[in-house]
Amino acid sequence: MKILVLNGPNLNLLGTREPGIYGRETLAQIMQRLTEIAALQGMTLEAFQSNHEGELIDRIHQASHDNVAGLIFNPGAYTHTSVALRDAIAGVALPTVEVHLSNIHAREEFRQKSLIAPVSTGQICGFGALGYELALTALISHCRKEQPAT
Ligand code: CA2
Repeated sequence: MKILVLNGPNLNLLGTREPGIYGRETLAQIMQRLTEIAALQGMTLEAFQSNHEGELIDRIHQASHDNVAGLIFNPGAYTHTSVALRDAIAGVALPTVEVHLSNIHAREEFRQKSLIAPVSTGQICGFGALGYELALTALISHCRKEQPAT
């Protein structure tokens, strides 16, 4: 089974600034560890980061033709603004776990609303980089339950 991890705008800056909110690890380090954990579970993991809404939408569409079992998605600031990303997630109907490093519900009011949450399987936020690992565990469990018995 293949899992796609999508990261949105500015997450390429992880580990360079704002360590108090977003931690000290780079995105590459987090994705490397996640790839290793996925491999131990017999899963293939692909990671894609973009600062461009349209590129994220294209990657979501592509996932539905690529035999991807599910998505882990940190849409960054697009979480709070992007009807287009919400429509893309709803359109492909793949199990999706929304992840945020910070607890968006405890931050500024404009971050407390997620347009992605209603079309996601679930949301994990506030646990820093560990959130991606929690999301992976949750998504694998969800996908295995969904697979028809052979
Ligand atoms: O908590 C999260 O994961 C967020 O998705 C991160 C976004 C923010 O807009 C969301 O409200 C919550 C911001 C990512 C920016 O990451 C940076 C990392 C280092 C330095 C500057 C920005």
